[in-house]
Amino acid sequence: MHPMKNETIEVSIVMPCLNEEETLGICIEKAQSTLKSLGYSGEVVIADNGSTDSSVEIAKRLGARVVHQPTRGYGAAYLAGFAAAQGQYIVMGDSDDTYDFTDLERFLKPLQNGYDFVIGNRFKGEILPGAMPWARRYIGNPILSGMLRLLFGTYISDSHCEMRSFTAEAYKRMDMKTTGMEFASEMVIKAVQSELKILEIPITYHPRGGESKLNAIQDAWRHIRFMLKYKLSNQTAHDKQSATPTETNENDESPP
Ligand SMILES: Nc1nc2c(ncn2[C@@H]2O[C@H](COP(=O)(O)OP(=O)(O)OP(=O)(O)O)[C@@H](O)[C@H]2O)c(=O)[nH]1
Ligand SMILES: [Mg+2]
Repeated sequence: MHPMKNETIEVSIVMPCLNEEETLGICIEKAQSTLKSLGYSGEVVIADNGSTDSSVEIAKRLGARVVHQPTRGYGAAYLAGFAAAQGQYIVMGDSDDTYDFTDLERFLKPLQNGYDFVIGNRFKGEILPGAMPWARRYIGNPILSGMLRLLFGTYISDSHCEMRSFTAEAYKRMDMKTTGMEFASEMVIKAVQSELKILEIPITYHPRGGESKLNAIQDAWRHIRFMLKYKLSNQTAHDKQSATPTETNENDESPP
């Protein structure tokens, strides 16, 4: 977390951005006005991934903090944004206006009441027409979520919902590393493995403005490759641990 944590900032709203000039301003304004009306002191942090449109200009004009991340990727953008975030509570979400940044209270109150991590659930809420392509809804999402459940026992039902909130402390515990879209899976696995107190809440998912940055096949593969590699390295670490001979006491006279 930020070395100079600012005690007066309660909430950091962090959004990754790659050429989202059509919607970024709307997202920032929604977040800022909602923080204000709810009475939270907060900041909006835009993790920019080298936008070549007017995104950065829009963010600065609206008074958001802009963090530049030269390394491309959804995860890379977030790693930079979270490292700069100063709030005690962090809310994350895309800057394409698919998630509703006026819906902040339901993501923040539980954190104040003892939860460590809150994640939206679009299937138990509402997916508006045109918001999620058919193949992603009925093939991509169920397969990737099923793999997460099978390999890691994650019980989160909409594990690719990218509107989430957590405490700064919980973020540290998750020790996030990946740079691409697989960041979303890594976070779900680590939230469960770190035994965070998790809450799922139904949310509405809106159709995106601007162009999608998702490359369905390549990004799905990144999720799968990450899950398999991570499972394998966990397994190897576990096997090594159980293969380590237990220390014996030379004075132990008990029979073998
Ligand atoms: N995919 C991707 N997204 C990035 C990158 N850098 C920043 N982003 C932002 O990360 C968010 C997620 O990307 P999206 O294109 O919305 O991906 P998605 O939500 O899975 O797909 P859509 O439903 O089509 O929006 C957006 O706010 C992007 O602007 C990057 O290198 N790759
Ligand atoms: Mg999106």
